[in-house]
Amino acid sequence: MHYKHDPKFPEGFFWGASSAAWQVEGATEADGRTPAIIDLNSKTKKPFADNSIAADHYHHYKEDVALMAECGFTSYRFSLAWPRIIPNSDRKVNQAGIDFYNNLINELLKHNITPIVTLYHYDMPVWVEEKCNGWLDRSIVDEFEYYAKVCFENFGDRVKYWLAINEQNMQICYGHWLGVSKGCTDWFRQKWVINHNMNMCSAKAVIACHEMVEGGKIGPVPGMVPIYPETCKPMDQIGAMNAEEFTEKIWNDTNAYGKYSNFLKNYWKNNDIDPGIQPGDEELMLAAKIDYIGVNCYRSNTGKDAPLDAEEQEYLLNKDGVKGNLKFPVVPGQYALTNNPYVETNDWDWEIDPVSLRYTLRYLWDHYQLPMMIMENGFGMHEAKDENGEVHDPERIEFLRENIYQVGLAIEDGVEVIGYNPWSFTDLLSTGNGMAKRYGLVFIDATDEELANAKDASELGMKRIRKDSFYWYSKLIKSNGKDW
Ligand code: BGP
Repeated sequence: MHYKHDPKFPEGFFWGASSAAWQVEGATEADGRTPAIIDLNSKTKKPFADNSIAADHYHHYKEDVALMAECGFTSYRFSLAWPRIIPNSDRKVNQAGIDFYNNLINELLKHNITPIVTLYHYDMPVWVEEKCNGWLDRSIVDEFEYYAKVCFENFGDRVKYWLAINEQNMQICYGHWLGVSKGCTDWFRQKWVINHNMNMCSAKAVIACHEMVEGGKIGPVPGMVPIYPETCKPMDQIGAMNAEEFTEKIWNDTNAYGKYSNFLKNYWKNNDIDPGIQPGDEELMLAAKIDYIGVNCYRSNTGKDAPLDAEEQEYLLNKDGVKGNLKFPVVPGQYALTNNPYVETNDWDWEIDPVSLRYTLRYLWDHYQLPMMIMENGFGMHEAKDENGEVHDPERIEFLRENIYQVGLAIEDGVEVIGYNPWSFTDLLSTGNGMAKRYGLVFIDATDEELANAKDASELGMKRIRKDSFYWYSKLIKSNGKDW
C-alpha cells in the first residue's frame, strides 16, 4: 500500500484500546460477584470459553494500567460487570465491586488515561435473567435503570464517557449465539419485544446520565459491518440495502433520531409483530438524546438479492478458526450475504477490509452527524510465543496501520472522529473461541487448555508479554499518528 500523504489526527485525539468485563477480568466468584448468563453460556458451549480466569485482569489491573501508560494510552474502554455491582435481587450494592472499579478508574486517571465505560457487555446477572425472563419482561427496564444509576452515582464524578449497551444490533441479529433468545418461544416476533426493552433501558440510561453526571456524554455502540452490493444489478442494490437495514440501520436510526423508522414500522405491520410499545415510550425515546456514537467495526460484508423462492440459510459463524467454515445467510425476499472476491479473509472468514472503516465512518456521519469514537477494531489470530518467549505479530501491525490510515482519511473527509480504541489491549477471551483467537497488543501467557485445567489463576503465571504491535502502536500514538 502506498501512502499518498500522512493523515492528520486532531490534538487531544483519544488513543487507547478496548475490553469487556467477562472477557478480561476472570475472578468470577471473587468478592461477592454472582454468576452472569455469559458464564453459563460459556460453560455449556465448551470449557475453552470458560471465563472464570480469562486474562485475570481483576488481579492484574495495576500491571495492565502501567503497561497502558507505558504504551502512551490516553483512553481505555472497558465494561462494568453488573453481577459484581448488584449481585442479588435484593438490589444491595456490593461495595467490593464498587471498590474494584473505583481502583481501576483511579489508576487510569493517575496515568492521565480517560476511562470510557460500557454499562452492559453481555454479562446480565443470572438473578436478573430469572426475575425478568432475560430481556423479555418489561421489568428489566427498572432493574437496568437502577443499575445504571448506581454506576453514575458511584463513578460519574470521574467517568464522563459512557456507552449503554454493547452491539444491541448483534444481540438481536444473533440472539441464539449470545444467549439473548433464551426463554423465547417465538424468536421471530419476540426479538422485537426484547429490542424495545433494550431501547427503553438505553433511553433511561441516557436520561439518567445527563441528569446525574456533570458533563457526561453517553451513546450507543453498534457493531458495524458495512454492506457492499455484490454487483450493480439494481436488485442487488436493494438486497444490500435490506441487509444494511436488518443488521444495523434499524438500530442506528432509532438511536440517532429517537424513534422507529417507517421501514421498521411497516415490517412489523406486515409480519404481525407487536414490539410492546407502551404509552409514554415514544416520548421517552425522543427525550433520550445521545451525545456520540461508539463504533465497533472489524470488517465488511457483501449483499445481494434473494428472491422469495430462494432457499433459506441461517448465518453460521465460523467458530473454530478453520477457513471456509462460515456460511452466509440467505433471507428469502430480503437479502443474501456473499463472498467478496476483492478482499482477503482471516482464519475465521472475516473480511480484511480497512477501507470499510472509512466507509462506516463516512456513512454514519452522512446519516447522523454525531461525533464518533472507535470502540472496537482489530485482528484476531492464532498466536503463540516463539522459542525466545517473544510474540511477533506483523499481520496485526499491518491491519492496525491500514485501519488507522483509513480513520485519518475519514477525518480528512470531514468526519468528526474523536478517538480510536482497538480490540484489545491484552489478549482476552474471544466470544466463541477463547484464547484460540487472540487480539491483544499484549500477550497473555496461558492457553485454553491451561485455563480450563487450572483450579485458579494463581496456578498459572498469567505473564504479560508485549507483542511487536505494542511497540509499533506506542510509537504511533506518542506521535499522534505521525510515526508509522
Ligand atoms: C465484538 C464484541 C466483543 C468481541 C469482538 C470480537 O462484537 O463486542 O466482545 O468479542 O466482537 O469478536 P470475537 O471474539 O468473536 O472474535
